[in-house]
Amino acid sequence: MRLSDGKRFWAAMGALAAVFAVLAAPAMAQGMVGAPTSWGMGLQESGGPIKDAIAGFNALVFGIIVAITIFVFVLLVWCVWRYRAEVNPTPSTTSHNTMLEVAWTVVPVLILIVIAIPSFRLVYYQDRTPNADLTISVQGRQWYWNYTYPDHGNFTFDSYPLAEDQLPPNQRHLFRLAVDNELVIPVGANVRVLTTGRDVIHSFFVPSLGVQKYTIPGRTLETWMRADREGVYYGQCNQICGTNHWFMPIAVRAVSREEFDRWVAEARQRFARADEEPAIAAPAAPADTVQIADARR
Ligand SMILES: [Cu+2]
Repeated sequence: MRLSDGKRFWAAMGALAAVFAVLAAPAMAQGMVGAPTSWGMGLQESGGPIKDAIAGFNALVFGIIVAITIFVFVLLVWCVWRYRAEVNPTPSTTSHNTMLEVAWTVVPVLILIVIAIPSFRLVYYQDRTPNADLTISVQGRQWYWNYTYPDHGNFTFDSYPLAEDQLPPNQRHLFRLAVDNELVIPVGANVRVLTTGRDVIHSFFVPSLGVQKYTIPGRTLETWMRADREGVYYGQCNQICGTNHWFMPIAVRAVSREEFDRWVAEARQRFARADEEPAIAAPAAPADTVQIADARR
């Protein structure tokens, strides 16, 4: 039996689609990746409601900026053309125009009010967690992150960046973003984030989730985040905090509720409790050895 040209075409398209589906499956299974991209011009793709709100506000302000820029440019070109010396031998000596002065004061005030109202709304939206599903405590340290899950047995762990050769070849672009122990959250949950600092001020910043909060020694600050899509959302400390400031990436992995519960069960085995003294396995080391160990942490 010979297939007609039309049928052959659709059979070929079908085969091609199947190949793409197989190739794309591993990427799709990983979910969204919130990370910077080469030549990225806009904000990072949004992973949740806070970043959606930020993107909306950004679009409003950007629209206003573009409109004002075009208005000023057109006005300038028109003035240069209309009042050039050639057609205007006797220049005007006008020094006052009450209507114009009132207009150029009132209109900018109105524009600022249009910006201020959604701006304050956004600041307060980010400030307090609506119906928190869980709380995570984030501590910035020189130079790594420490995460604690007080609602899930109070286990605590540190998060360090992966070296370039620890990453699979197709993920080398995530060097300085990927970490050994990711901050895991359930997708769709309102996560209250409490930040503290141990030594200097750091800043917990995950652009694709719209989160940024300083971590300040001696102070606890609150913010929140929610990922509506499964995936990994990368960020970095964005407050200059010393020599290894570059060494503090953040990776937040959003997973299904079941996967989160499995991870918690495993994490409780693997990590120490925050309210427990670390077990002393070896006899007390000489003071200088302890200092070296501390310096390496
Ligand atoms: Cu820093």
